[in-house]
Amino acid sequence: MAELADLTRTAGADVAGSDVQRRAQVDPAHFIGMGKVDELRELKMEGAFDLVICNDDLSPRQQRNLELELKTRVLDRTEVILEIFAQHARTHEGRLQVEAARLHHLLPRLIGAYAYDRQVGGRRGGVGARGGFGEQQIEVERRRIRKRMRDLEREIEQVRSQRHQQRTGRRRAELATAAIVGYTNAGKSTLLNALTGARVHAEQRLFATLDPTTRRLDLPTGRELLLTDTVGFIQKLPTDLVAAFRATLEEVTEADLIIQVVDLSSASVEEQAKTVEEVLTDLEAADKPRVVALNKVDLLGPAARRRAVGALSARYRGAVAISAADRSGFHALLEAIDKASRGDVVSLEILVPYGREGVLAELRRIGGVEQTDYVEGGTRARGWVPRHAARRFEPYATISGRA
Ligand SMILES: Nc1nc2c(ncn2[C@@H]2O[C@H](COP(=O)(O)OP(=O)(O)OP(=O)(O)O)[C@@H](O)[C@H]2O)c(=O)[nH]1
Ligand SMILES: [Mg+2]
Repeated sequence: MAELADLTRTAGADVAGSDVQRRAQVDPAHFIGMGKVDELRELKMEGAFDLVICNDDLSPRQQRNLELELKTRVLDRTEVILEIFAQHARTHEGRLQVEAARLHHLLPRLIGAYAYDRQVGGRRGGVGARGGFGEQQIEVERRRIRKRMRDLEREIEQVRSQRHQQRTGRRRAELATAAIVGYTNAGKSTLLNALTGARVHAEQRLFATLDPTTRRLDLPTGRELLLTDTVGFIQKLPTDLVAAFRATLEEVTEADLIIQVVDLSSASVEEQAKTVEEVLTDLEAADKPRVVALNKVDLLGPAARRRAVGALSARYRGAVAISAADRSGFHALLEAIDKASRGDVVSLEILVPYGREGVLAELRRIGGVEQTDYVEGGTRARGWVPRHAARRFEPYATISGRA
């Protein structure tokens, strides 16, 4: 409920009050029990609120019935998240994805008392004359929405293939890629900024970032890596949104390495870790090499810090405690990223003639150089490269290198 209050404020509404009802089963017609509905109706008549938000998803029928009973708009959690996404989408790609998700959610709800308002809400400021639309008009509206959804689908498909081409381009550059993932507000963008000098907007708000940003990360060894920051995860992430954001989330699916940022200062750190695990599993990215960064340690006193780090280290072996804000723990973090992002590598020994130092620089950039000797005829170097890039060093390979 605290998170729902955060979401509500982020979406631009004030929280007038909150209430929880425990029931063995949800009421199929109203979601909450009739007694609770009566209570709310009275509060509504006293002018205590003009919007109801439910923390669980409502069926179109429950939503409509509640709106009719309470004579006010009723939103569910998914709709609040959709609203935030709509407000925060900046790029063309982001806007397309959000619109697709919204329409997908709206279509079955077009029968709802306030559904028509919802659809034209943007144009009329959200509160308009209610109801009064005949079946025929609704059918016209439905057809219009379906057509728009098909157009969006096509455009999103284009975005996807563009992203795919970009990724292929990056792969040609032979650089390994890492995706920064984590619960919303964990500090992902702050970490990307601190590691790469990027300037992604970071804020004490949920879903500050919707659009992925990729920057080059220079590891201390001289190796380069591509780092992508992307949309945060949340409990009960609406499936409409996950589907619509497929183009964006493929950055995670296709990364070589996952860097998971955990907000150690959050009261619900365990739940958040569990959610992230579920989403990664959905994206088929749970088994990828992973580095876990326990972030915001600067906010904890020594004892709380030890306790929190201890508890999470049990779940995530090798997790690194950091602060993206004051850059503590970065040395260990970069080392862990370096190790975990190597992937399938082969070691090699090459002899690079003097004057061709570019070859060594290349080896350092995409792999690693462990030892160099200056011998007659050039520089002899021992090191490693990703298996798929080994061929380009073959012309310099020395036979004696394998021993
Ligand atoms: N004290 C402290 N605050 C941090 C740290 N890292 C991030 N923050 C703050 O946490 C808030 C959220 O940070 P973001 O980087 O926007 O988080 P995010 O994970 O990108 O969030 P979304 O994009 O909204 O999902 C901001 O106010 C940051 O300044 C940290 O190590 N210590
Ligand atoms: Mg962010």
